[in-house]
Amino acid sequence: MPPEYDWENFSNVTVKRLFSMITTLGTAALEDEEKLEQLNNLLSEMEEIYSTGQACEYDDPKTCLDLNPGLEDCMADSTDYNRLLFCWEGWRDAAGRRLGDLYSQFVELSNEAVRADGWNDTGEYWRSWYETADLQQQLETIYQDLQPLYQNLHAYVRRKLINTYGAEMVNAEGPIPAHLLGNMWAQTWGNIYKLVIPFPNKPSIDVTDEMVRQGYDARRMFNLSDEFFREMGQIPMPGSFWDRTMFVRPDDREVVCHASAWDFYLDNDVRIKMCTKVNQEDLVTVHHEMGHIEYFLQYAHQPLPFREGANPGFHEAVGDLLALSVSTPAHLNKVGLLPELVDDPEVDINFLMQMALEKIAFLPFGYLIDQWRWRVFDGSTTKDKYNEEWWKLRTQYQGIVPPVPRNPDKDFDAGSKYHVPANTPYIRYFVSFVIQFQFHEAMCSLSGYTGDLHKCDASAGAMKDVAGSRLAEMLRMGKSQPWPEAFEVLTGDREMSAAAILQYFAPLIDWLEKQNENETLGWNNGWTPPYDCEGTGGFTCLEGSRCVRPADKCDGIQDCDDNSDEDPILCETPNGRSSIYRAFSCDMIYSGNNMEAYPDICFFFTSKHLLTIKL
Ligand code: KAW
Ligand code: ZN
Repeated sequence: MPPEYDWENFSNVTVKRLFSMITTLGTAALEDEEKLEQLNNLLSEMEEIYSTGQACEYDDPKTCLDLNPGLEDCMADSTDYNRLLFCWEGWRDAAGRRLGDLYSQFVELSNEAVRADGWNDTGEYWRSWYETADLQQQLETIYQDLQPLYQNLHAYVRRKLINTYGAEMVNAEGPIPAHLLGNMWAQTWGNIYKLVIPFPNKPSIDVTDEMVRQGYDARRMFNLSDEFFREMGQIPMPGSFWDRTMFVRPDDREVVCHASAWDFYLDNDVRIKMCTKVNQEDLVTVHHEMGHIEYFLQYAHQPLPFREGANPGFHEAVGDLLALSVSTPAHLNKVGLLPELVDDPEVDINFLMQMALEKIAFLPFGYLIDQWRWRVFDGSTTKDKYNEEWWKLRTQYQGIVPPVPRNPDKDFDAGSKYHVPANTPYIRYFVSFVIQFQFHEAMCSLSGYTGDLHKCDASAGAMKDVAGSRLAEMLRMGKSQPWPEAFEVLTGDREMSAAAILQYFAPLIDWLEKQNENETLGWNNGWTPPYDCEGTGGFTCLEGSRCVRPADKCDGIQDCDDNSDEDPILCETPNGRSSIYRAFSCDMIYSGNNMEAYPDICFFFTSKHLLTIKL
């Protein structure tokens, strides 16, 4: 069909961009309807598996933990090495393992779809949203600029973890076992603040206890955030937002607990879905999600294709930007969450450490997820190498190591991170964590603030209105112009740079370098932590050979040379060997209906067999 509009030759750049955007279909370009349906089914199946996965206790298979809150709380709060390992491995057995086959099918179909639209592969299509020819080089430069700071943080935290878990479990020159950093994916480390606090005798700047003491609930956290957006001259959340938002995990149905913000593109209908917990981490997440909503509201007057972030990193940065002001001790004190405010360089270091555990620890993680995915999409990482490549990147960038050996045929650890099965690009968060500091620096100086960047609360500046209106001006542009134009409106600059984040952390960088005088920065890639086979749910084959992990038992795949891991007797009548139960935990049931009909029987499908088990 001949195009009705010769838009490629239009002279008005904005209208030309508009047409170019309308004509890009993404995965909807898949012409074969059956395949498009298959693609969509794969996506919903993956999301379903992720959001219903549970890890069940070895010795009590009917007691199972959801990711949120059960397993996430376990990772955040426990300091028992083996308990942490149970939660870490259990989630990967429950979610990742069941996703590998689906994911590789998805990759094929997704690539086929975007090829119909003229892209070489899905990664190239995703990167095109940035309209930046040398995006990958720019990001690599920024990553390199930040790596020394990360290495210093890593070495300092590693030393503290040796104090907690011992030099046998944490090697002074090795990568850190991945389950000891307070988070299921070791992506942010704020939850181990108590283990690494630089000056334990100085006042705490963690406000979780104070929030609980004051009886905070989810709505109050959202209200606090809304008030801050108003204070900065932004658009308040509309009434319907308060009626239609899901603030906490409902107990009458299964929901996807990973936080998200929704624009229904109609009558100001905007909502958040979040299983909010009362703690400091979620207070920041509330601001993060509200930042998405604020952007929706600001660009609502734009034509539909422009109702998006200037680039995806902008969308992720808005709420975090405001949270940078909110998180300062001065502001927390102002809103009554921090009783005492002292001006003391040691308290400053405590504060900067807490921020670094959230913002600096995240950088290599934010960078590597799509390094992995881009290579999967462009075919350089094939299915049989999914997990090996994943751990190469995890060790190379983050300096972490799996606490138990991975099984390359079965484990799919990338799938245990929400954005992989949910097919949400991730490099946006790396971009966001960099540019939010550039935005913060700009807002602070526009507001009239002149002190140290990390102490700036933009809402306290005499000219906060100027800062607020400049922010709104940038947000109102949406995606109507290439992102450097929007970037320039707020910052006066047109490029991403690590300079602002380095400036923010400057005092901590000096301090860390002194602490690390006797440490070896970096990690040698060969070291792996020891583990107690039986004590961590594993078992040895009858022939007495190596340790096999609990999920390998009775899964229909031979892991022992003598096949004792699949011995029909051991498999069909669990006889008190607790490790058997894991593979048969009821979350593996193929059909929920069957489960209701036979409450004490689990069905378990493998690629080869249908197994049934009486509990
Ligand atoms: C993070 C970000 C800010 C502060 C602390 C943080 N810790 C970790 C992160 C990165 C990342 C993560 O948890 O791994 N954060 C999120 O995933 C927050 C959720 C989201 O707001 O980014 C959400 C993800 C999502 C995308 C698509 C479907 C479902 C969930 N994104 C959005 O809701 C969204 C809405 C509009 C435009 C763009 C994104
Ligand atoms: Zn987000």
